[in-house]
Parts: sequence; structure tokens; C-alpha cells
Amino acid sequence: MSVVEINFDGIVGPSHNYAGLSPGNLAATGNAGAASHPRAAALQGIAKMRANLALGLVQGIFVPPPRPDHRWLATLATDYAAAPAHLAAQAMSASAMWAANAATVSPAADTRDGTCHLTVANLVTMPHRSHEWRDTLAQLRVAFADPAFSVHAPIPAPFGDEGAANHMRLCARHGEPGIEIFVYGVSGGPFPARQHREASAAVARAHGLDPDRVLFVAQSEAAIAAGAFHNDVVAVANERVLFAHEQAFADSTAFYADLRRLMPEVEIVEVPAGAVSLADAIASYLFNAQLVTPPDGAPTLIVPSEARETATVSAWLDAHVAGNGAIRRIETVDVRESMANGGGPACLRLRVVADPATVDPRFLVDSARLDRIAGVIEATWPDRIDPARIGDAALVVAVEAAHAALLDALDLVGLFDS
Ligand code: SUG
Repeated sequence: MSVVEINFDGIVGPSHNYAGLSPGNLAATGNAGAASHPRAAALQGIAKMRANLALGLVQGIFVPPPRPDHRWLATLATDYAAAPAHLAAQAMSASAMWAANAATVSPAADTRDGTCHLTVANLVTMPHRSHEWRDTLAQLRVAFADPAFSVHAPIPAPFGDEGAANHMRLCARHGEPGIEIFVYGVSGGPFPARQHREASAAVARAHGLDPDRVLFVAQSEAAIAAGAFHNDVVAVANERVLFAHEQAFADSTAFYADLRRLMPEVEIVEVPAGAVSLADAIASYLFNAQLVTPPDGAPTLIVPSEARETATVSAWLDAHVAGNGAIRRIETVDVRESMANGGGPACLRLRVVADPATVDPRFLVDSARLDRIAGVIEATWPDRIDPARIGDAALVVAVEAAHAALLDALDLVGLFDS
């Protein structure tokens, strides 16, 4: 097979819970303390992958890292039983499921050395995510061990990097050279700006991108303050199409002018605030959709069910398709358990443009492999986690047993041991 876009979805880990750890992520803080359903959450993720396969897309997976993260707690001179409650919750977080924050990816067609570059995200802004990178890096080094890839260690603190959630790429076709857009935050009103320009610039240098084909674009403060803690909550790009909310960027006029100069054929689909308010866009995750090109060539938007349940958003989608807009098809997926922590369909996946034959096959799935993963989830994932009981020894035993069963089923025992 030749070079295609592969979507790697994070399997929702057995410790998925609502501890309210992400200020600025309104869904996560609004659901703090609610009971979660890890088994249902993980099965929703599997169903989304099945839907992608049915569209004819190539699908990959990342496995959850071990939780609780004992090694991280040890570096803080504590352990799970003794740790203060906030550290225990941070160590137990299943947040690595949002694979869009695993790394930033530059396909081979854009890089100086002709390899596909991946830089693992440091996620330093949120304590519960700041310890993901080590296990993510271990996983990327195995999945992308082929010489077709260059995998980089994280950008050092204090420069916050949240990976592909703040990176977009426009191109004629996935395998051809593209324009890479790094979106950063300067100020987020009451909330932190999680992607720093300095980190984005370092990633662009590390990947050997042509400076004339890279844009650095500031997120609007209004968007971050309204709950767009990552750019992918208000914008998404695929091939020639940029789909964005009118208030996504600090200076969209300058950004769009630059983009049209670099890529005259770009199609910018901007949703006006008068049609869909920033609040509706963020609550429904209209833009946290997967914008993909299935083999039939029809640009397809995979939205969460919440988008269809929000009247203004649903009306906009119908009008766009009826009006022969750039997006030709809308698919709906149910990822409610992830959505309740602020993670939509796009958060759950990392896009890698590559030849699937160069990827370790244990990280690619077909429907038989998804059946096997679903079997492990049904047999071992906790049905429910009440955040007040996150310290229970029995929960730790159940989470660790479930994790071990998954690694065993996928022939990945020892993946995180180094
Ligand atoms: O980093 N939620 C994640 C959601 C990440 C969504 N990713 C993208 N937009 N690409 C975050 O805020 C919830 C944490 C908790 O409360 O347990 C959380 O981390």
C-alpha cells in the first residue's frame, strides 16, 4: 500500500474517571465528581474505530499507559497509598486516551530528510498529563521503529506543547507536500494557554520543515476563555479544507491571507458566530470532528452525537451539505463518556500519514483485532468508577489486571518496561 492517512485512536484505559483535573476544559470541570463508566467508554471508542473502518479508512491504536503511574509517584517521593488525594487522582488519570495530544506529526513529504517526524508532547501545563510523555514516547518508538520515521523526545519545560491538537496541515492530497499550521495561545483569560509558540517553533525546527511553508497562528483569547483549551475544539483541517469557527483565531484575516498566498486552492469553511455561537460550538464539539477523505473522495465530517443534539449546529450542518459545501457527508458517533471529559472524536485520534507497511502491525487494527480488544474490555474493564473511591486498593488491582490483559492480548507485554 502507498502513503495514506492512518488514524491512531487511544484505547480508553480502565481507569477512565471524572476527577475534574483540567481547568479551562469546561466539560471536565463541570463533570467533576460524577461516576464514570470505563467499560462503556472504551467500547464507544471501539465502535468509533469500527465506523472508521467501514468508511474504508486505515485504523491504528495506541494502548493506555499503566495506571496508577507508580514511577511518577516515586519521583515525587510517595506512593499510591500514601499520596495526597490530588496526586493520587493525577496518577490514576486515563487522559492518554486523547491521542491528539500524544505528539505532533509532520509527514515525510514536508520534512528535509524525507522521514515522517513525530515529537512527543510534553503536556506540562496540566499535572495529570505531564507524566504521559514517557510512556507515550516508549510506545511511539516501538510503533514507528521503521527508518521511515524519526521520533523525538519532548520539548523541555517550561514551553508547553500539547501536540497535534494545536497543529493543522493543508495539502492537495495526504502524501503530497503540505502547509503546516501551528496554533498557539498567548492568553486564555481566566484559563491557561496550553500551547506555547516557543514549543511550536522548536517542533517545526526539529522536524526540518521549510520555514516558508509553516505558519504560526495565535488562538483568540475569547476562544480559550470560552473553553477552547486546544485549537482542535474550534478548528480542523484536512487536505484542501480548513473548517473553523469565526472566533477561533486572534487575527483570522491575516491568517487566511497567508494561507491563500501559500495555497491558492485552499477551501476555507468558516462558521459565523451568528449561526453557531462559540458556546454552542464548544458544548457540541462541532469542530472536534474527524474531517477525513474516505476512498470515495467525499470529504466527510465525523461529529459527536452532541453536535446533532445542538439545534444551531445541526441546522448549520444540514444547510452546508444541502448547499453543496466542501464537506460532503456527515457521520455521527457516540463518544459520550469521553465527551464528558472534554474529548471528542478528534481528540481520540492521532493522524499519521505513512505507508501502513512501515508501522509495527501490532498497532494497526481490522475488525477481527477490534473484536479481540472488545473481548478484553468486556471481560476486565471496570463497569463504573466513583471518583470518591479512586484510592480503593480493589480498584487499583482491577485496573492493573485489565491493563495487563490488554497488553497480553495485543502481544505488547513489556511495552512500558524500559
Ligand atoms: O487535556 N481532559 C483532556 C481532554 C483533551 C482533549 N483533547 C483535545 N482537545 N485534543 C484535557 O483537558 C480530563 C481530566 C480529568 O478531569 O480527569 C482531561 O484531561
